[in-house]
Amino acid sequence: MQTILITGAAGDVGTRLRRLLKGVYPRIRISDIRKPADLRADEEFIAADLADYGQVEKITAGTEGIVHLGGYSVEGPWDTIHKSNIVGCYNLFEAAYRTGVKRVVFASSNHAVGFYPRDKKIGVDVTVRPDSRYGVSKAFGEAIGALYADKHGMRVTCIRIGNVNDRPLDKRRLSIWIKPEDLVKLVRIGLEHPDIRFEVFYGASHNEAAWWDNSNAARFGYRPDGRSEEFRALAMAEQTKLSADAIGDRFQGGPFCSDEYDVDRKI
Ligand code: 15L
Repeated sequence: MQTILITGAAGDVGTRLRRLLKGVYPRIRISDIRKPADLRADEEFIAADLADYGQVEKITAGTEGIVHLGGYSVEGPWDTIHKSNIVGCYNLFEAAYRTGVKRVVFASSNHAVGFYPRDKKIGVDVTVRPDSRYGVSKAFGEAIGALYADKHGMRVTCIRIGNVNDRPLDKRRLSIWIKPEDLVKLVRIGLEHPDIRFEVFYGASHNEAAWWDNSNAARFGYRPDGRSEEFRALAMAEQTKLSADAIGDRFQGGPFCSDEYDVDRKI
């Protein structure tokens, strides 16, 4: 990999990855709809709106691998999710294909499977159970990634990211936390491992309270070193500041599940 593109480079995860990938690949092009506040002189930045196909081709052209973080990263109105994450994700894969990009690492999310209960351990082969329009858009991204892999031979890795942070923020995050350096390991497997065709990994560190079987990532050599248990006391102290959430506390997606939840409504 000589030249890679990182979309969504101005966001929190993008900012961390830019820092951690510096020097790993000879050329890193970064893109976002807005210029990152901390843009460095040695970084090649091209602004692009993912919803505009022409702009997307300009950022993918001349790159060999893409880390696609761009889009709307939480629940939002349909119009926003549709433009940023559905149209935007389609444009990204189509432009990557047309401009000859070999590999895409897609930032999927735990919210593609957020409606699995916390007492069920799931692997990467389960049916998607999105907990939000945002989660649906991530399931769409995984599906379109599979299409470009199977039909066009693109090498695609979807990482169902839990929560990227310096430490797990609360009880739920003890199960889904990923240390930024561990995310870099998964991204590098996606960009470099010779056997990648189409793969789904969970973006999680070594978490004793995990709800996910991440043996597929282990098969590709993933060895996380983040351990959420080391932060249990802190996370549980933070948890006491949150109000109880009868629905959110039952499901893996937490508040994304209870938001707008009205299964018992009278029609
Ligand atoms: C995500 O997918 C979001 O992008 C992030 O902001 C967090 O909400 C995370 O999930 C989470 O589930 O904690």
